Amino acid sequence: MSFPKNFLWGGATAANQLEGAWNEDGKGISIPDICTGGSHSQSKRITPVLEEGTFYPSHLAIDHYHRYKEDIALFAQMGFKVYRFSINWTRIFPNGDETEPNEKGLQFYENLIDECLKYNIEPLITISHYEVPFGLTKKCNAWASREMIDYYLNYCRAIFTRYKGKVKYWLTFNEINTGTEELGNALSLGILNEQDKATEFMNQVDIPQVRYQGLHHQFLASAKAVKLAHEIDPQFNVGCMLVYGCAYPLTCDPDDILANQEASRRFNYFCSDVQCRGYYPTYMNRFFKENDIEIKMEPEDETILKEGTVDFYTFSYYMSICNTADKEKAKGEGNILGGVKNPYLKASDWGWQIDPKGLRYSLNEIYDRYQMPLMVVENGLGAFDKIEEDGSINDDYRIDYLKAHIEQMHEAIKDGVDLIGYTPWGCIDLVSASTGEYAKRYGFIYVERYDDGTGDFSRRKKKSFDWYKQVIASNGENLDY
Ligand code: BGP
Repeated sequence: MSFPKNFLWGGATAANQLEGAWNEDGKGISIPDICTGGSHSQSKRITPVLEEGTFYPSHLAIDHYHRYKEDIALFAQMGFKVYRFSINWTRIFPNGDETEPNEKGLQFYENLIDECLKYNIEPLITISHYEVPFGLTKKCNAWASREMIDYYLNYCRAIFTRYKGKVKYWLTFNEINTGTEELGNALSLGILNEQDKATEFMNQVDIPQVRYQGLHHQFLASAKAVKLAHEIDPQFNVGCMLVYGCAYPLTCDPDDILANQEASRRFNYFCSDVQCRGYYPTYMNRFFKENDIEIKMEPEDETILKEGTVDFYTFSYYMSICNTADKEKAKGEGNILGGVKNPYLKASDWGWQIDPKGLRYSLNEIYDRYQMPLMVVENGLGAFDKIEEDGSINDDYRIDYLKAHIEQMHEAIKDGVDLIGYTPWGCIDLVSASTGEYAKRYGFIYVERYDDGTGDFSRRKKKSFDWYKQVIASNGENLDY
């Protein structure tokens, strides 16, 4: 039992993290454009008014907007079968609420899609990847408002009709379940509860009632988009996308088991239960009640959710965490997904705990639950890379990470999981979503661009480039290096 014959090997990126050209060809401002650079130890900031002299990494990013042909050619050299990228909403609707799309934006993505098709690379498009139009934040606090559903649908209609016949795979929202966490406010919901001053990304004003209502609006928008997509082109496959935080109880103490179940259901399963099954899971009722959250629903919402379940399930997988009922332990030890450190695992330089077997475990858990095709659309190691004197970049640590995860995907396939594709994150170096820095690199391709604003954007292959090429050529059989 090996990887299926048509397995979709490729890579993944997001518009705001690589395109740059933040104000070119009619593009409007999106939330990432008002986010400053940061680091592991220094939170990036969200500045509703752009500050002169401050560094905003999304403004130039890695200049993919002007270099996409060169980049796609490199992906083709590696043998990509699929390329996951996102459309920046503000290139199509600069403020978010216009009725007519911006032709230059539509044309840019058409060119990008055609460039992929030229090399037989299947485009896999994320419709909304952490880039809500800032105009909509100002207008209605973005997803906090039900109005957003219509703006989003308008945007979907424009891209579905334009790219019909060229694109088969769509994802409605990147990592939709980040909306269950404080961090998700500005990042994925475009919600800024205080718009009159700059705020730390890691310390946003959070109103759970507003945030969960925002998620409800995204569920409705996602369901309506699925329905619309199928009406426009029955060949369209529309998926959900979650960040899966593989979760273990810290000990076999029944209190830890229950704490883990509660945390994992809310973070890992709530959103996909709605998107894959078409209704709210009953376990959320207790959480809502105990946290004074009341989701305002209209009479038609139940039917909308039911009629808009997704065709496939996709997720990002980077790490695992532990959960405990011990409040003292739970404090202070957390990492990006929260949770407690696992004593059996090592972590990356950014504290993300590396756990390839957790990927096999997660794939099995998810497949048992939904019984639909799965795709790992993000996975990878953010690391410091160094150019040697001879110009090479020997990223053996990255190869080790990816190799171990591919081996575990293979095991999951043997376990019976219907896994259809794999797109490692940041196949070309780009700006980090959580920290806003360039130094956290994921790519097979190095980009000469640095956090002090220097670098000429030139690209060079890392050691992992040829290794991944061989992995794809052998359909996942030859992982040696
Ligand atoms: C996911 C996001 C990506 C991405 C990746 C790596 O959460 O979907 O946009 O950047 O994680 O995270 P980071 O960039 O913070 O290292």
